[in-house]
Amino acid sequence: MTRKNQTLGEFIIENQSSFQYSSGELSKLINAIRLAAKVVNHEVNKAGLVDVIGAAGDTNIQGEDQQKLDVFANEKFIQTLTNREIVCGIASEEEDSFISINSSDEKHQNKYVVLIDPLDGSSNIDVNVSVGTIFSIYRRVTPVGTPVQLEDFLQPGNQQVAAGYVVYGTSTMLVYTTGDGVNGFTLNPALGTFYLSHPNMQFPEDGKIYSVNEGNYIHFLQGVKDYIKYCQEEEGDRPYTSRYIGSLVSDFHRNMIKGGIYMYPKSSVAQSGKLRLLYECNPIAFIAEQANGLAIGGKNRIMDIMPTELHQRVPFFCGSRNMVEKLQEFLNKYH
Ligand code: P6P
Repeated sequence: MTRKNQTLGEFIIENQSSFQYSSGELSKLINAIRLAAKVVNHEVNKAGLVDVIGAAGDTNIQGEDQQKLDVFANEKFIQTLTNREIVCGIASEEEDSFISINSSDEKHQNKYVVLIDPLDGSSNIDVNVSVGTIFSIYRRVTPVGTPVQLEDFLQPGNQQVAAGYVVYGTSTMLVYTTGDGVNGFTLNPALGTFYLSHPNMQFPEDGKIYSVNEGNYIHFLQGVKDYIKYCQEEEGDRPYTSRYIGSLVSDFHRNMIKGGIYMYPKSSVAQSGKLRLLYECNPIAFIAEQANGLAIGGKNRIMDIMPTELHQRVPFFCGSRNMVEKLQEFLNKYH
């Protein structure tokens, strides 16, 4: 149920009963993410002013230079979720392994695990381009009250109970789904309150924007190359427009509003693609499908992939239904 100028807090409470596991825990979990997002937003917005930009001097499991804001965002989300004892486990792009959180209340054991990319697109921080946080929430599969196991995190995306992202752009938005549509909330920085600004977000069936790093073109599979050429041909509603920010959350968010397709294919230089299945592709795919879009890894639906590793990468194609289906026609020609 949505109404004009509803705050995120009001929305969570008023829609809690529609959530099949309405124990209130998920509401507290979304509220914790809301709080952490506001803290991270404050730091992101002043990145140019104080010493939080630039490399932190470490590298993460991906071998990527950790930006200070990466480290800050990772610490804030983990700290907020841990202190409020809402989840029993957390996995993060910035952490080699998952974190087990034991409840201090014997009588109340938590049942949700969160997987998070605390600051995606962080290489854009120093050049003042928007970045984002992506999160994915599951119910644990091992017995409640025991320490979480890796299998609690290696669940297919079709088991997610909630997923969302925060985009720190010209305005800061939190967009999420619990399986009952997608809603976007914009932060009023003066009040520190998120307001419902984009109720029931839906991908346009068709679109005219394609987002891919064309610098990798020569390394792509033939089907992807042919689709990109199709986008560029002078025919019908084409050529399409190429828009690529290099920040998944920003490219996805724009395409969901305007209509478009985002592609990060595998290639001869990225044999499995670049994006991580568990805390980038699955949450974005959940939102895409809830918004009448599609998300595939090639032949297969992203959310049907059975994960084997916490940080595994997959090829990723996601966006307006008609555009993804047209891409599939080209992929099926060859593979
Ligand atoms: P490339 C950011 O590092 C990221 O994970 C996504 O946010 C983004 O879409 C992609 O990688 C950009 O990768 O190789 O095109 O720079």
